[in-house]
Amino acid sequence: MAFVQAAPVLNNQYLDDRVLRSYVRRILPRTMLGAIEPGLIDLGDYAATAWTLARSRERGEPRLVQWDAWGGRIDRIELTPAWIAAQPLAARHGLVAAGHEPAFAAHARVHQFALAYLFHCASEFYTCPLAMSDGVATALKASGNQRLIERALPHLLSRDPEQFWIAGQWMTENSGGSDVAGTETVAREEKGRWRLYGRKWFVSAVNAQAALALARPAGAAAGSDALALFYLEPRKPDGRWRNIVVDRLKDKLGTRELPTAEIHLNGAPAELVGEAKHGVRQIAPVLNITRTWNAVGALATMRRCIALVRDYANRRIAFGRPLAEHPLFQDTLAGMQAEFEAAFHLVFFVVELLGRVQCGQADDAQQNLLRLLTPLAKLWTGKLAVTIASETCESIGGMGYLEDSGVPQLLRDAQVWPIWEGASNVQALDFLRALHGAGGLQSLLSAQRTILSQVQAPELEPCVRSVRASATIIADWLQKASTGERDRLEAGGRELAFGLARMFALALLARHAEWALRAENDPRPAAATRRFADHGVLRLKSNGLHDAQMLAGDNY
Ligand code: MFK
Repeated sequence: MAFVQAAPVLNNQYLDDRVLRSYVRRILPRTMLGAIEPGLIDLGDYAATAWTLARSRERGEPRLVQWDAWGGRIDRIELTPAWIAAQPLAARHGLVAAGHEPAFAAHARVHQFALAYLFHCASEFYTCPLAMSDGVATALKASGNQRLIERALPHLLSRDPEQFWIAGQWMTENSGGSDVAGTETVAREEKGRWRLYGRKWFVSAVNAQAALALARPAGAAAGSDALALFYLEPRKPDGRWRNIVVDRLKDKLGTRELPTAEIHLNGAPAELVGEAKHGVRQIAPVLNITRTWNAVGALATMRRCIALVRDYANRRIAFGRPLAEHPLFQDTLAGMQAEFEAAFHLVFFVVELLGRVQCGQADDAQQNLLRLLTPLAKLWTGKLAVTIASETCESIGGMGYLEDSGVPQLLRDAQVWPIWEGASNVQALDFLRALHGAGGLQSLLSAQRTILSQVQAPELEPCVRSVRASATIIADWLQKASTGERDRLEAGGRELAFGLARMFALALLARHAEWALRAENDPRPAAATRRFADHGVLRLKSNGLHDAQMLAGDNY
């Protein structure tokens, strides 16, 4: 019998996750952990089973059926089996609700995002509409629009599958994804009700029962500040669209199970969320929540990749022993693990802050910190997930390049993380916007000092020194860049953002490592801290703008 390679296998994705389990043991009260752990184990099991099932069947994709047999326009979206299963599952586990319920107060967000992290890779990107639903619920609460709060929140935050709705976010148009100032959708007030006319170019989860859309009230000025935010329920209770046609589903590189559509609004009825202007400011809470989901999804991708590589390395024999015993392979995997572990602690720190801010338990400095760290976490983890997914394909070799191994899909799907909800440069610019609003780095550096003061283990001392040295270099660079022309600061914005994300993550990882050494007698987080510090934190450029301008315009 010829040799057949055993495929990688996943066990319960909660029970097998040292990083998540150690983190929740540190952060959550014991009684809360006892109460939520059965749900985490359940989803961990679902994630492992879904992986096995997905490999054993043809990959499904949603389908748009535009016409019925009699020539009627129906625009019916046929979903994949996993999407149909996801709806009741997401409701029952409270994947949106858990983040808003008062039972666990400021820890509610940690609970919710631990669930989302476990669910993501088994969800076929059903986490995309969950993210948007969470964002829409948050934005409606912030709007204070009581009618819409009473109308939509009981559905968006329901744990009852019969009542649960998902919501979409309709911003992007052909004229701009990052820059919404050119929005062409017009809102007209007709017989006392607003109607929207225009085309939305990227409508993910087009089957959502509710949506928030940006549109320009007829006669309003040009530019983004004149845009208004509207709430819609795109379909009637019998499923027919309310003056909307679905032109086509997008043919995407990845996230192919997620129905992302182009649509035309032909007088779709809508309701103003707030004032008939400042719509971008009103939709900003959606962006910050979905960017957090983006970072958690990117983490979930990394974790899935590493779990597959680790299992495969024990099964694959090369040169007389398992891959897992080859020093160079161990080094490769250790590098991935260290980066993931640092990213994990940054993202879940953002999640903790979100919970505190939402409960009114955060002071001004913590609110500033959340505003600063959200784009940093999104930016860094989006890019890192692609790097780790690429390394995963390579680690699994030829089979990792074959579609039916399931591994290439991880890489194609990962590529959405740096794009969805604002590309990396948009995050860097948003960070600079937030930095300006927060009056500088003070809240971040001061929080970092507090975190570092909790690290005393001698083996972590060089890592602490590395954080401190990075902080000095960044503060100097920022001071010089801020006093010069604005373009210099902007040109360095991406590396500044990466550097700050990595520096802060190193401090957080060191703090967790200190705790794990003492409370769990586990030296692995300390090893991850040292390894991550070895990878380096900063790549700031001294001649950034001048060299960039010369190289970017490199024409003969
Ligand atoms: C998962 C599967 C996905 C499937 C495929 C997807 C492919 C891609 C599909 C997409 O299209 S995803 C893209 C979604 N779009 C975005 O994420 C938008 C990206 N662009 C931005 O985020 C820009 O920064 C932004 C549109 C917000 C810029 O708008 P403006 O109007 O030029 O910015 P401006 O004037 O600086 O800000 C307006 C107000 O909003 C200001 O407040 P004030 O009016 O009080 O001064 C800002 O402070 C506020 N603001 C902006 N961003 C904020 C914010 N406030 C809080 N948090 C933020 N993040």
